[in-house]
Amino acid sequence: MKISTITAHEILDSNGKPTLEVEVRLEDGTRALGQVPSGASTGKFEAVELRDGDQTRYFGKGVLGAVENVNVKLNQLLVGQDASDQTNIDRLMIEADGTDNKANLGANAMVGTSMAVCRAAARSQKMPLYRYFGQLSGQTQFQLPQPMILIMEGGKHGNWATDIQEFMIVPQRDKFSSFREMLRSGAEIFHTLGELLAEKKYSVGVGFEGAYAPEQLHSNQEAFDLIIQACERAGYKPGVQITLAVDIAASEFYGDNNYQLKSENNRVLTAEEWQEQVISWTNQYPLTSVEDPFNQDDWTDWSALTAQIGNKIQIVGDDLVVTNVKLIQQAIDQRAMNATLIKPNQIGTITETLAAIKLSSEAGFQSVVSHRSGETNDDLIANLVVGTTASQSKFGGPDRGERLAKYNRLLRIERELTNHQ
Ligand code: 2PG
Ligand code: MG
Repeated sequence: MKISTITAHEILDSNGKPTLEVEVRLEDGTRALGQVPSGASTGKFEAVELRDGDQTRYFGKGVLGAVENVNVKLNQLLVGQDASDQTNIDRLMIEADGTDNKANLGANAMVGTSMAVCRAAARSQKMPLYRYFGQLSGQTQFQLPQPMILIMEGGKHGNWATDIQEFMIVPQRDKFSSFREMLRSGAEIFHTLGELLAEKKYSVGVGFEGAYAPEQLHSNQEAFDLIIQACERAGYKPGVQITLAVDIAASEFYGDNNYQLKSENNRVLTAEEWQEQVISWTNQYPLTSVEDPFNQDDWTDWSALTAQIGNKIQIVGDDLVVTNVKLIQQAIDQRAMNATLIKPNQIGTITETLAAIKLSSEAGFQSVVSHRSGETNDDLIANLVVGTTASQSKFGGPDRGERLAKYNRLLRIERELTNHQ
């Protein structure tokens, strides 16, 4: 079905910052939206998010330029094109942009358009979006993801309550009968952790991604200990039903060749000492997944860690590879990780996102589909994880609406699949 118009508007994301909402209309009257997320702890090589820089509006963070690019350039480029040919739509945008990092049209303008086209095509074919992703990626089997559920946060997302940016619990698939039950364990452990924090008179406010970020914590270690306690008190066995995952987001506290732990009185560790620290956490706690353990430029450290513990633990590349097939290929060649974090807005189109998942799969890497710290209620990524070979999700804590939009979509998909498959 042909595209008749593409329009965009400036809306706000979950952090109250401007972002784009793109609307695509097709000739059969179908309308669909794509709302663009935005990261705070962004990787150096992510595709460029176009911001106006006009200090009189939103402290320079407006996106009217990107909106204009959609309304004029992308509209002209894509009107009359077949919305169901996602590869062609994305290729046309990539060619029109003409840069390696989408700095010209803006990755935010492009990904919003790519998302809206994709959703419109699915809707026009009366197909649920996850099934449409299955069609685009040659998948006919649909599986709910193993969720990494955020329960504590620090770093840039949580006022540096801890240096580790995200502490997540991972319900083990073989110990739960359904996704719904896995999600229940996450919500129960989250609320039990809240109770524990309140008892200690720690704050129970949440960070950007809907999890606790108590500034009273004394160390990263204390966060691990409280989480283990919360699992047990909620009636789950850590290491059996529940394992732990972290996103260290190490580039955010790396400087002068050192890792500087702000939440531990600025304790400074060399790369070797930091590696020992990470390994000792993996021995001390039932940690099964570690994302961004090192600075994004220190490939040899990544390879060394993967060689050392990659056979028993998932090492996830986010800032290291930014959903970019060239960097994922480099990580495959250098054995620098064994799992890929997938964020459509890091690369800028749906086609390239699917290519990143495909390449990871072919290399035997797991893919973890991820939200951004700045989100909207758009639930496209919930459909993406079900419709592709990606098997894990990272959608935040069970507390803020923009995170629940994704979890609740997964619950609906699960109901649909159990009734019809
Ligand atoms: C990350 C993401 C999502 P941000 O580092 O994995 O949690 O954070 O969107 O701020 O880059
Ligand atoms: Mg990350």
